[in-house]
Amino acid sequence: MSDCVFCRIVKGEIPSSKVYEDDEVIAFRDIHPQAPLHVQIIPKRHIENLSQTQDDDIPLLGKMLALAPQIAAEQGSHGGFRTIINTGRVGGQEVYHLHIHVLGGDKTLPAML
Ligand code: DGP
Repeated sequence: MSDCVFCRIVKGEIPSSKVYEDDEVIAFRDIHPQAPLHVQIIPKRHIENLSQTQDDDIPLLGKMLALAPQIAAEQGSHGGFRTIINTGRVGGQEVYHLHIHVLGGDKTLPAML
């Protein structure tokens, strides 16, 4: 998807502050952080949102979720973190490329984004 902002981040066309990368997934700092730690975990392949995933995507989804505690710990977020997946208009999704928000830090976290 050439007009997808997260696909453009994957391709390196838009700069990002990456905290993790492998062959299927990248994670980078949110441009408008809502907490001291605010990272997006995304698949490199364009998937619109959680409603568009297939059974074949289950291992990828598992990997993305399992990365959340790893990244939170690596980025120094102790005592817990919050994961948020906004899906569709009613879910408040703004960027239509599947992403897991990981929010952490010592401040009180926002209830939703
Ligand atoms: P959502 O509302 O769940 O679709 O959240 C989209 C998030 O993506 C929002 O927190 C801001 C972030 N974001 C949007 N554009 C960019 C960008 O160009 N770079 C980075 N790092 N984050 C972005």
